[in-house]
Amino acid sequence: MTTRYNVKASESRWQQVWEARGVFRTPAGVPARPYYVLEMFPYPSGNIHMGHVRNYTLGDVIARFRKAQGYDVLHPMGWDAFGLPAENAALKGKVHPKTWTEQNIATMRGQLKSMGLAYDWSREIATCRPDYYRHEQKFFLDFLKRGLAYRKEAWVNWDPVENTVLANEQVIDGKGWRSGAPVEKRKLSQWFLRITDYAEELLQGLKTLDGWPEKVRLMQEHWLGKSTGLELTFHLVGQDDGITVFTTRPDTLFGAGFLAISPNHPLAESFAVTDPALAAFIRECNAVGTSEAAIETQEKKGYRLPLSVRHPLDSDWHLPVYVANFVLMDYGTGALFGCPAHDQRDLEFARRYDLPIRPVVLPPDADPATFAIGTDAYTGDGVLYNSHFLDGLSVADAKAQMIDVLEARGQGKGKTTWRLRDWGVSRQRYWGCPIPIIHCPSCGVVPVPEDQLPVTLPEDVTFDQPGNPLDRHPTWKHVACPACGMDGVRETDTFDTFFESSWYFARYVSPHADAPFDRTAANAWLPVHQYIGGVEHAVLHLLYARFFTRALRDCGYLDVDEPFQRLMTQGMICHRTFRTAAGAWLFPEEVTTAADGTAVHASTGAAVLVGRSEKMSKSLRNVVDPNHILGAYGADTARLFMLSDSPPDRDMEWTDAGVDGAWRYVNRLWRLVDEASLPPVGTPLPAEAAVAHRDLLHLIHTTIRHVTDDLDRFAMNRAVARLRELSNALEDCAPATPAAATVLRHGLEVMVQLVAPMMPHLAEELWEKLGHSQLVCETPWPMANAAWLTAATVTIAVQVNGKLRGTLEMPPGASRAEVEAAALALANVARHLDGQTPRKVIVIPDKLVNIVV
Ligand code: ANZ
Ligand code: ZN
Repeated sequence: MTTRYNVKASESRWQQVWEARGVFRTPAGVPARPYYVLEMFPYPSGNIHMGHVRNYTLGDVIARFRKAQGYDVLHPMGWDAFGLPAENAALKGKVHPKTWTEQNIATMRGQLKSMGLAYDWSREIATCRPDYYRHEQKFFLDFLKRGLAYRKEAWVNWDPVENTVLANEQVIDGKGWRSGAPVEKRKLSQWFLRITDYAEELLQGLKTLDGWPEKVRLMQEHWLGKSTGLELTFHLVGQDDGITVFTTRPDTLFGAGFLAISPNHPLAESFAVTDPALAAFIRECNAVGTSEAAIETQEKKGYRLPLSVRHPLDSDWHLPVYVANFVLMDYGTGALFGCPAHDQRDLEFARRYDLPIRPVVLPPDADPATFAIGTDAYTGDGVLYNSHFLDGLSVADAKAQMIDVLEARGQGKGKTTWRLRDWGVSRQRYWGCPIPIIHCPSCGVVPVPEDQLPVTLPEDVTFDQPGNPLDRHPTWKHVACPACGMDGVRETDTFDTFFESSWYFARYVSPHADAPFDRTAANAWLPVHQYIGGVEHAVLHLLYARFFTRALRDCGYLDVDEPFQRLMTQGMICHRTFRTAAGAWLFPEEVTTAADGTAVHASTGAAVLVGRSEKMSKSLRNVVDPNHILGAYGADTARLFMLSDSPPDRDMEWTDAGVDGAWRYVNRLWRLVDEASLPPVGTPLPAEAAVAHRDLLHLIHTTIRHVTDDLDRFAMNRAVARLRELSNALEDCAPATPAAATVLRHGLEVMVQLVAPMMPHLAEELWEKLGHSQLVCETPWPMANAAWLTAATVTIAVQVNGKLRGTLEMPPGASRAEVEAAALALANVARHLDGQTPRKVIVIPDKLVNIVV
């Protein structure tokens, strides 16, 4: 009678055993050999998706592998639980954001548990709970004391119909997501964190992160955007005042064509008071979104001011001054000099307003007599000309020279600027951590005293109108000023949710501590040894966390600089797309294969258009629900397919065939162990086995070595391929002697241990079948035996006068004389020697013999 692997029963049984025995609890106390594995925690949106399955499977393999290797492993899970979707759900479905979030957490926790992930669930955190967010209110007060938090006016998106502030995600094509009204910009007082104070340190720190993908480091470097240049002042013709500009191309100063200032520059605003046309132009500029992309792509436009400035190095040379829509107020000085020949934006602007275009950098091989600018500005390297004392210099030398000259004349100053802006953390939303501030009519901004923390979110709020329910709550915001006792009002803004994800990895080290975290534990566990997540977080989350760690260090909380030592960014999961003839997207489960092999709509039988494989997304409907896969095949199959298909950092394609293949392999491994007749557990390998079964032992032990290396290097797909080689060999092994059966047992045991991090339920089942009473997840990782790492024989090439004439199979390390004799004895070699005596025999041990005649 054939039995079958009962996946469902097995997986839930082992999950219960692990939980009951607490095997994945982090060891208490200070770890001797700490290894902290962390996957980016999920937003509790409702259900896990395939991206989660891939991310958490990768982390789980590492956690189980390191545990088997004897590390003290910390592998926690939690919920990034504040955020806009909960509020949107409240607006639509009349469910409270807290209820919605907690329900989603419960559902998703169950789904993660069904994947058999080796988490220490006793450390679970949810950032929306006061026992978490109270600590960030304290951090904020610390930051205020150190001058790391400050308040200033900043622009927000304003929906004029709903009379509410919109998050960037709620602005779609420049319009409010619900009202459809064009969004306006408004200025509000908001809180900022001084991340720019750390710009240089964040840049230098990137050099130490050699366990991070190069592309992520480059993206952060670009985001920080250090540029060195010159700040210089142009004097107004006929006035004492001047306009100070920032440039990264001081070498092009003799190519200047105009000056441009930002629509929000004080000078522009002062002219607008008496010039309604200018005021209208400024309003038009402000109607464009705040994003860099919106500003970059708009048509370049300006408004001519009734002003001219003198060129700093030639007082007879006058330049016009414009207010221009592409000049940002919060970069450099909010003003620039335009050089149309060498900057594309400036060129477009000059063409539009008919301004002079004077090239000053000559491209290599160009003729100065004929070189002219067409539709493209020349931004490359070259030699300066039309530039007086700079003529003949390279761009780099000319920059340095111009800075020296202007500094000596007192007209300018070399300066470093950054693209990085301070981090605006105020959000006009309900479902976030309240900012612990009280506004008093007499004292102004007053921090909530520490002994009054936490400021908890009120739960009795209504979502029947747009806007922030905290603003219209009848009582919550009305409090006495802690300083003078007068009637004050609470800050109704909450923190950006990136605040929560900037330190959660530190909370996990002591999630129940009264303090934010236990300092000894933090110093012992941090930085996270291996962090895993999506590349979409390459900049914001990962940069904020790096900043936050340093800010906490400077506030005296811990002693590390970098939060994440190694980072793996996993690729995306793709799937083919399906459409009806009418163009409607179909879910994969709505499509079946007809008898002739073509794809048809399951319910109508109509032909279906099969499109390319693309990143799984709800809008294309090319998603596969993990619940369905977990329910039908079990966790190990899903995990195996995720790991085997492609390297973790690459995109992978989800296919039914791939899942089937993984499913069949799970069952094959089960049968392999189920059907083997083996000596009892613990039977030692007899000495004669080492000789008679050397090849198989060699394969078993090289597989240990290779899989260990592969897991170390995140090459899970290669590890799976090696295991398939081993299991093929074990399947072919029909033991005829007791010694052979012992070797087979040894091979199966090793195989089960190596498989365990990837398919943990199957591995426990097989380990038990093999007669073990200990859990495989608590069994030390197998060690490769050096004696068997060398092959039974090596293949030696035999050449005559450099030409291959045969090969020898010899034991490794055979002596020179033995190898030479064996080579000379080969018939084909004798034929080519044709009776001549060799002049010389060259032997490269274990590799090659060359006989020279
Ligand atoms: C003259 C010039 C000549 C420039 C040339 C560029 C090319 P990066 O390199 O990104 O730091 N700029 C200065 N302040 C600005 C502002 N507030 N808004 C928009 N643009 C501004 O950019 C620095 C360059 O951007 C500066 O160098 C300035 O234009 C412009 F052939 O000065 B340049
Ligand atoms: Zn007061």
